[in-house]
Amino acid sequence: MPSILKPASPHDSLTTPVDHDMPPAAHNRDGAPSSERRRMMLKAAAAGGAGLFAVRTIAAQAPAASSGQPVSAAPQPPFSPGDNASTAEVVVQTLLAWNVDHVFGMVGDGINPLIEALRRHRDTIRFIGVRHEEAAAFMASGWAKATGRLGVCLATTGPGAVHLMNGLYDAHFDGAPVLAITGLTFHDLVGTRFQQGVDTPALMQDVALYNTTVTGPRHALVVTDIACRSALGARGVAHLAISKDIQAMRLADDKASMENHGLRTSTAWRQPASAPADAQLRAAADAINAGSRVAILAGQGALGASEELEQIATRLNAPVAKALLGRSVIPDDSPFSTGGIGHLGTVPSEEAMHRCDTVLILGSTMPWVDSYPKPGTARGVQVDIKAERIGLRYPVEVCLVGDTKETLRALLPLLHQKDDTFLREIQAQVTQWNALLDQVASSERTPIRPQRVIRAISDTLAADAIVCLDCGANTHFAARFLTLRREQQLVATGMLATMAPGLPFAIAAQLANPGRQVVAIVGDGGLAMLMAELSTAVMNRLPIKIIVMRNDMLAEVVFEQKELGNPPYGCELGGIDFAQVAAACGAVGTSCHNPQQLQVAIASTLASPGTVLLEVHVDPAEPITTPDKLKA
Ligand SMILES: Cc1ncc(C[n+]2csc(CCOP(=O)(O)OP(=O)(O)O)c2C)c(N)n1
Ligand SMILES: [Mg+2]
Repeated sequence: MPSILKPASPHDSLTTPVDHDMPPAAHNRDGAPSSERRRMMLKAAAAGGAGLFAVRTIAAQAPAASSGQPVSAAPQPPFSPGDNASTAEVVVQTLLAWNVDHVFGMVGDGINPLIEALRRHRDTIRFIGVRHEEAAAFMASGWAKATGRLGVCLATTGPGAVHLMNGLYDAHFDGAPVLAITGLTFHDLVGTRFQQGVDTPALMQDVALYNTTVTGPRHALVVTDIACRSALGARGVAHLAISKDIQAMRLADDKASMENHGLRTSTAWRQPASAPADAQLRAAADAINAGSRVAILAGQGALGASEELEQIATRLNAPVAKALLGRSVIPDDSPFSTGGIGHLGTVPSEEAMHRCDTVLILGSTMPWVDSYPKPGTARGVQVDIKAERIGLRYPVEVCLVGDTKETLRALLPLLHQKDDTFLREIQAQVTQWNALLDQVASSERTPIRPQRVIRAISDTLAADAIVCLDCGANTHFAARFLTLRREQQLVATGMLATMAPGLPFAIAAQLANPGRQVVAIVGDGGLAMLMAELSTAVMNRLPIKIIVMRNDMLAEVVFEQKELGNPPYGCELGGIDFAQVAAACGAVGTSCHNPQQLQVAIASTLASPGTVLLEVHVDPAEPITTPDKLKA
């Protein structure tokens, strides 16, 4: 008889289901959907169509911390498994306790007990089967980026786990909270060169901030909580490896060690929301108040602090340049916005940074050092939740380690109102820059200029659209020519800059936001890598729209090779007909060659129901440029 601590109150008690087709009632927690509601939602979602809208209420009704992860203050521990509960059952019930309602993955014999536990709870947690585990990891990362909530992916022993790696690095590099669960070979055959015996814990060592091998259900009761909390709290990847026989082990068969007296952990969760000490805030305010030309660089760490950032920008009359992942922190049409920054950015952002006398860096480690002020020309103040990121790109003098929202709230009353001389100078540059963009985007050249495509998409997007990007020349054009408006959102790969995430990000973003328009803008090289996920979108009846920038080329690399003085080599694609690929996957696929027909093609793509792909034949010779080299 295992000694498990009893639950704090009877209503959150759970027993292991004996009937394999009847999932138990999930616990009800503050603001989280009840088991009944969750079940109805997922049933409706599985049916597709209007039912999908019901799922949205999960996110909408849960009181979200700035991170998006629902706050949980349930009596702890939240459930009490019976003797018959397996490790897999414990893991899935713990995921439910952490409000996880989607798991992305691929089945395999190394995770059959986990898959069976997910099947039994299919009314409250949805398993999204993918065609490649890399896509599952991108989906988990994209889920986390789009919602701030924990993304979860699952892969089998050996090759399945290996396939996850690129997506997990995307999450790791961009601070997206993701839990990866992988199968391991039989616990007593680890290290015996048994089939698929990849040492997954070692494989994950660099990418995961929490990484452990689960020894049984008793251990799972503790470490699954720790893994979820680690991913959310430290913003990164947690990994649990579980041998396939261990997944099936029952609590009654898992003898506690002599020091485990029924240890349980907690699922209580609230995003840490700290502000720096008064003296540091005062030092920051002194530096900022002494400046006459203050510029702000905002990154994804400022995404939860839009209101405070706008108040600070208003007080300081400061232009705001935005790193790619922080692009929606204030709208592109805000009077303070100078658009993107860095290689994918704008001239006014460069000007703001190079002409300011004080720079305020908020939640950003934007990598292009030449887009910061020259060291010594501007005093620097930086806000970041992670202490080790302070001073990473610019030698700031005041470090504010804390939550951006809380820090800006505390800082605002200390700041003096500045006049708008500097802002107006930069705004004049924005006007000029926008005129140049208009000229480029209005070109009626054939082949179609890629910038024209992005402009047409941007002009047609729904007011609250979510746009998902790949990596390539197409990303340069998208980053520069999209005008993101209030309520619109961008999901992209930042520090990893990997090809292929656009489609999986869109699938995850649509699952998380069933009522919103979700548009992926992808390269033909990127889509070729994971295009089978079109079938995943169709199977799950996701009305995502995919615009493929078809140039039959790995174009970005062509320009990079030429810049080195090398002739382009290895960059040609065979010329895939993506409209046919889409049709073969059950989606609608169309193509467009003619600049005059572009607007109509995009409008009808975005207005059509279901999964729709539009392949636009764009000019492979359109160069990617730094902001100063852009030509009409
Ligand atoms: C996984 C991966 N492989 C290779 C690269 C190097 N790379 C960067 S952009 C690019 C070309 C992308 O081609 P495509 O998707 O067709 O976009 P385009 O540049 O043509 O718009 C390559 C090969 C990368 N970033 N990620
Ligand atoms: Mg291409």
